[in-house]
Amino acid sequence: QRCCVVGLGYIGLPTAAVFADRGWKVIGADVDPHVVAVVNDGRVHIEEPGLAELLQRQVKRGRLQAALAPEPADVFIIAVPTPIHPDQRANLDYVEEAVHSLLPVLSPGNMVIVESTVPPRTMDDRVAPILTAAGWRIGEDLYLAHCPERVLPGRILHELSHNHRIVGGVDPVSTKKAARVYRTVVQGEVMETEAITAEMTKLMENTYRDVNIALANELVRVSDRLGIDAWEVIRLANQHPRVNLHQPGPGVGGHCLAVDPYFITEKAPDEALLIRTARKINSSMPAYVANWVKEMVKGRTAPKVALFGLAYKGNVDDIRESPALAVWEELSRDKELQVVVHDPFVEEEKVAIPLMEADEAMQDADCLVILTDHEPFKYLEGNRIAERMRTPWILDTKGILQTDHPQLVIQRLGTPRA
Ligand code: SAJ
Repeated sequence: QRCCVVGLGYIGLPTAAVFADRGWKVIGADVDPHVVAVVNDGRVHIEEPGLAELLQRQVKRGRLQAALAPEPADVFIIAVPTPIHPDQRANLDYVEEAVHSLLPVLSPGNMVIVESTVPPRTMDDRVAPILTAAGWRIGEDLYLAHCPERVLPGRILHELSHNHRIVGGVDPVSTKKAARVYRTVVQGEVMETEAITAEMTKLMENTYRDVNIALANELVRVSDRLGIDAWEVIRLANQHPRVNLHQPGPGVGGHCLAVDPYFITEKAPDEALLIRTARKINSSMPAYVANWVKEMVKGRTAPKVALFGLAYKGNVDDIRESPALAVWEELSRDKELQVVVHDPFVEEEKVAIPLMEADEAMQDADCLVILTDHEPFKYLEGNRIAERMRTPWILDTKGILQTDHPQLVIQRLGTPRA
């Protein structure tokens, strides 16, 4: 069986490698000549544990090949990005271009699967019409389904084969056929439903987390007003067998949680009230953190603020939608402040923000702000900090610092202010 994966990014490339590993003959199509050349050379252009080895094996065995355009196959999997327009509506250009790019190579009996995250009704209202306009009868001579990806960066290869998958066809025959495809590669359960349900399910998974984090962040503000320790409240409340409050922080980043809820609010603006409010709460957190920092250094002459963490979450180098970046922007606007940044995971060339080593960043600082839960930050030594900072004030927005060095004034978001 031949499979053509369109889009060789974070999802498409590992998917292509896994399909090849399970015996499929795979063509990976990407519009970027650099990506095509790198893959055909048996190398990878993205960092993901285990991917380089797996891909190299499959290319060597001749099971996986890349090309600039789709080639004939039995199954087509579209895994292109769905970014968001500045007005917070989904940008479906890449998805639609990918579908158009299939038209010259489709043949009767083919299966087309969209894995990209899309707003509800996209399969029925935007994707299917392109194919029917080209003369295909979906469910009769061509099959079409949505199968959202749900993998966590860093664990993609494992999750691709072990997670449960949702498969939603635009008609029942398409559902059955798409489910059969995934059962050849997935060890988890393959759950069958309709396209629109699959679309909404994927969005609700990430929206659930976004809303839950917003609740934790609201608790931070309530606690700030009332003099309560929000972290302790969450820890104790989560002892309850049916409660799972998430962790507060400087906001919500990444290309999933901070984006997907808008795909719902766009389609049902008058109904999706809680979802919209949650987005507002989470997006307002960087400014809240920045204000707190400004209060902490008020009265200091030429205050220096050291931001620890730029990535959107711990132990990754990804800064997309990062709340830490928003905090940096907010503080940098204040010309009174000297703002420096340290992030051991992020490469300076990729972010266009000067980065510093930890010691240099802390040196003579008046406030150290932890913005990302990178593993090494947890174990920052109290002595090392106290010796270097001018004013040893720390704002820990992720509640991870373990030191209780007596000279340090450690403030956690959502704990009574010192
Ligand atoms: N965050 C908090 N508090 C928490 C948990 C997370 O503030 O308690 C913040 C993080 O710091 C980060 C953001 O939320 O800024 C998102 O982090 P995340 O680890 O929750 O999610 P992502 O974006 O890395 O990956 C998610 C995953 N979805 C779920 O866990 C439901 C992943 O499985 C999805 O495949 C991925 O989105 C996606 O592609 O949609």
